[in-house]
Amino acid sequence: MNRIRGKTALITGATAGIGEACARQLAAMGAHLVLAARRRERLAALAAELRSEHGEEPLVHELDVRDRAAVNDFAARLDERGVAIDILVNNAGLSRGLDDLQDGSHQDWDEMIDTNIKGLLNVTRAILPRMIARDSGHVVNLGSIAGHMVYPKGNVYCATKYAVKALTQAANIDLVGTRVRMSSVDPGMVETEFSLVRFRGDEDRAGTVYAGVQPLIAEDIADNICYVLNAPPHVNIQHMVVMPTQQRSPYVIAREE
Ligand code: NDP
Ligand code: 8X3
Repeated sequence: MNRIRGKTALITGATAGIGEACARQLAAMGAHLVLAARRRERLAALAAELRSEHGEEPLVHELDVRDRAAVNDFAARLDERGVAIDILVNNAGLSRGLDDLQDGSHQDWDEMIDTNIKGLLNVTRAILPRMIARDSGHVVNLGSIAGHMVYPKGNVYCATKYAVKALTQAANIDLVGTRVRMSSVDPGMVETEFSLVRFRGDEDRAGTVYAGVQPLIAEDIADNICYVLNAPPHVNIQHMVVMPTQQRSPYVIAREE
């Protein structure tokens, strides 16, 4: 059964990886899309693809989730256009660097905290009250196994994903009595642009993360997100933890030589 068809989904970070795969999958399931990210050309290219593949005409919006005023303005513009968001996929996020805490970069810390925690809060604060007013909606946050177990040098990135887990649990308590659901999908290793961003374009270093392993791909996580979203209205999957078969924890990975 397809409970997603006809719904309107806002995806943040739709220009790459998991967000882009979600856009394709939700369009294939008949959702109407609102796509937000910073890279305008990629948004335009994805919109053109969705138009020709699925006949879907997504709204695209150049948005930095760290910019609270821009997020609020965006939400107000959706209201003006009569666009009500049924599904919010809080996907925009990143890691920067892999350093011992004592050597960490303040700039990297700010970027991760401002995007992964405060950016997610900015968008949630703008959209969630509108869902509550309609007593309907579903928010899916991208957590991580890094929000379940810290790993060496992961410190601040892990802390941001622990925060996503805490916020998902806290919001669910605050939402009790409403029909609005909140979930987190918490992946292990997914081969996207994530490691390339973490290591600032160093392809060799990014490649070592996935060496000898069949990692998850963005489409796997888009499948999981669609599963969570497609659950019947009385079912709220609060957390879904997903790893490659060759990875059983951040530390336990069966790499082939
Ligand atoms: P990618 O780097 O492939 O994609 C990240 C997306 O986030 C891009 O579309 C980027 O768009 C967007 N983004 C980053 N910063 C901002 C910002 N300030 N405002 C708006 N959009 C932003 O990574 P993934 O697809 O892998 O990551 C998606 C989410 O999944 C992240 O939250 C990540 O932490 C999480 N995750 C990833 C895992 C992995 O192994 N890949 C595992 C567990 C969780 P643009 O640059 O155009 O703004
Ligand atoms: C991304 C996966 O294991 O690199 O959240 O933290 S991991």
